[in-house]
Amino acid sequence: MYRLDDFMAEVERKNAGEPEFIQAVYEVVSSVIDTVNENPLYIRNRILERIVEPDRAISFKVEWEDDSGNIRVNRGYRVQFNNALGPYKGGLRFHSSVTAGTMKFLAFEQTFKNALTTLPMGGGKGGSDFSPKGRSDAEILRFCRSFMTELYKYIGPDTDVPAGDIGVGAREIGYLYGQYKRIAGENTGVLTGKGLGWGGSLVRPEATGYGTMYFAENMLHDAGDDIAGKRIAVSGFGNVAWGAAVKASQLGAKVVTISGPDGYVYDKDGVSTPEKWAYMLQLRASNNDVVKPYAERFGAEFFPGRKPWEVPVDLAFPCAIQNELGLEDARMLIGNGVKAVVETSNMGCTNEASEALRKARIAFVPGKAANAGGVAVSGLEMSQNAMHLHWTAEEVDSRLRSIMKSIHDECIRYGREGDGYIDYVKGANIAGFIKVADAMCQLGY
Ligand code: 2IT
Repeated sequence: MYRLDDFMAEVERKNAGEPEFIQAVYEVVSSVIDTVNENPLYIRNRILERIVEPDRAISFKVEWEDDSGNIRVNRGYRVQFNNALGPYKGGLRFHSSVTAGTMKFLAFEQTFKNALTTLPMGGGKGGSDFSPKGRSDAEILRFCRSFMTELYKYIGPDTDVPAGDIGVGAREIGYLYGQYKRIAGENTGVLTGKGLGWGGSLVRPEATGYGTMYFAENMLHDAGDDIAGKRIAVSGFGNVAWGAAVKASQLGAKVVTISGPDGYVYDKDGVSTPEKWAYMLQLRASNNDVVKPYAERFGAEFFPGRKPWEVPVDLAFPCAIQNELGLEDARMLIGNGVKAVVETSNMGCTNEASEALRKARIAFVPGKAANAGGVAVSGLEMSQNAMHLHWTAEEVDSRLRSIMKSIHDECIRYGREGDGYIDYVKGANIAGFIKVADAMCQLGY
């Protein structure tokens, strides 16, 4: 019999100085501990101890030259967490906040997320504390080349398939893939999120944002409601926020906020025209990491240094970074009558925020369920690469839609409570955990 406190004490001891990893483990283990205690096979196979230990965590030196001729050093990482279900799969994050613990928590989360997609992918994550902010294109190219010169040793189309994340978009994937091909001399599509002309998949750039809206659509239908007509707060302004704004509009809802490190924009008319969407992409590509110019350009309001969670909305979608929505924010949203919080960034809410929302019986969807559309379409990109063909946008989009529906179904299966409330955290964690745990039992140790 496992006791949550005892188990967590050991996890804390072993992973001292990695609070995000401990937070992520706590969330999963508190959801699945009863399931484990009821299953002698899981106990005998020591699944709980084994599932919180990464297969390996690699770190390496990345040396590059800036435009002024200074040599710079960053640290690169790849955490290969669990490959019970398939090749390690997960993004690369280039952001100043990246540490070994960040990488480990993201790779851990990715393992269960990837299990939920129904596609054969294990969990991994990588990146660097390199910040693209203010960097020229040439500097980014030199950094990516140096980063891949080390990373290529550890990846491969059937072993570990990285993709983008914060700070890594189509441009960076291009530079990284270019260097991989130069070294390895092959075209097997070892990265996903590639350009359309060289092995990429239609709908991959949109997939995370579209997927989270499809998930919300399923959730609202289950509650006898509809996404059409809803007012939505989104944080962030990158690729994920962009896809979310586009799909929300297509489904008849209105995104009224986006945000950056400088504050948030309130656009009462909605981020709902092709011109505004194109401008978001332009803002992101500028590497300045600010959203104020959007407000100036479109005559929207800008609130410096504030978070968008103070705006009264029906639905909130954190789309920026971990722990961006805390207890006070959750209380504000609850007070303003929010119907659901759909975590679209990885672990975007603190455990205190998520617990407060669930206690208030407000639907709270964890990132590993809501944002799985991104990695799901990466999985579809792998399939297309393996078959040496391209699917149409309709084909990819319809698969994405059905994957998001199946994730929602799984959340209901394991998360529906006696009073009808769906605990999406519990549902997603149990569903993902069982898939990985069963495979680990069957594969031996
Ligand atoms: O967090 C994520 O799921 C991603 N950054 C996407 C990973 C992927 O392999 O497409």
